[in-house]
Amino acid sequence: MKKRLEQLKQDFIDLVGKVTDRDALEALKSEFLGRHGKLSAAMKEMAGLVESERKVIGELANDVKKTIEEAYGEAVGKASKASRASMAQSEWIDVTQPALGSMPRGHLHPVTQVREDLENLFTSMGFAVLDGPELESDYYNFTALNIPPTHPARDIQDTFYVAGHPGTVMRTHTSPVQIRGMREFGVPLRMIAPGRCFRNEATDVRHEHTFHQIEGVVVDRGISFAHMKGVLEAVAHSLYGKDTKIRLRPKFYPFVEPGVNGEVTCYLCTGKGCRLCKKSGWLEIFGAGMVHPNVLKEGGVDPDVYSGFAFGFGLTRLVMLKYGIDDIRHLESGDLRFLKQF
Ligand code: FA5
Repeated sequence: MKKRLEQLKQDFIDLVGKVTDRDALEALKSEFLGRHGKLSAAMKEMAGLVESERKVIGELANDVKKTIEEAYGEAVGKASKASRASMAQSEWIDVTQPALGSMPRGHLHPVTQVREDLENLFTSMGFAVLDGPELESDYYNFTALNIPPTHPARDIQDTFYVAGHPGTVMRTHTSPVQIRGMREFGVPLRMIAPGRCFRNEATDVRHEHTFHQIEGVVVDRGISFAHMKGVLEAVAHSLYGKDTKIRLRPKFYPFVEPGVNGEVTCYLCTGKGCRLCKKSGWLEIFGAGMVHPNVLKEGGVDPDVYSGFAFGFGLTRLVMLKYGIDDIRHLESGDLRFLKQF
């Protein structure tokens, strides 16, 4: 019996050294230690032994079992390591490999391209680029901009009010960032704020419910209308060339005084009149004016000491003019046939 058990142990050790596959190892283990395995079969014969022999053989059987389990554990460890090494050989990837030629490469949206060009221009003139929330308070969007709750100017911008959140709107313009900028950074201040705006429009070729503006504000001692004109001329030249002229005509905006409607000479016909400018020779591209004293006060700035100007470009409009896009609705459509052209 003793010999038989020793032989069993030796047989397992001999066999386990030849097997490298996990499943085969598992099968070998159960052939020796399973319920109907070789060790079990040997143990059944213990019943016929006398008490003293049974004790010795029992201890030996436990020792055989332990040795087999240890040898099995070791073999499994070796097999896993080998299989990981072979996986690393056969399944490695080169993370530095460039994408395959067939992968289409995207590009920036035309609005983003023009926005980045303007950001570069303004930062070169010392402007900071600020951001503001698209979900805005009624206070920042209107009241702080000299448009109190009952003011008829609120009707000009058809507003999305947010259900269940009184006093919260989808911002109708980027002008709220004027106040946020003044409050956060104080004066002197030179900032722009590009971003999305939302209006409850009956959409058509020139009006979208979602569009982009670029706001600009300069506040310091002694800032005049002439400074404003100089900056806006620089922007017009950068957009449409050095020969472009600007024309400022009075327009009411509650947050500026005086306020102007800004036009540039049509770059297509250089002011002679064409289809693009509707024969007028001028293209309307921004609103602007001297910051109203009430707005300065809301921004925490003393209007007796400081003055400033502000402007708001319809960025989406600039993009349409630049690329000759005849329907604004293409820009937010997500239609790749359209977007791939830029
Ligand atoms: C404003 O929004 C003012 N906040 C601009 C401003 C800023 C004036 C600072 C003075 C000082 P207005 O509503 O005119 O103004 O909009 C400015 C530009 O945004 C328009 O000229 C137009 O180009 C663009 N815009 C307005 N509504 C839409 C719309 N629904 N779809 C596309 N573009 C629009």
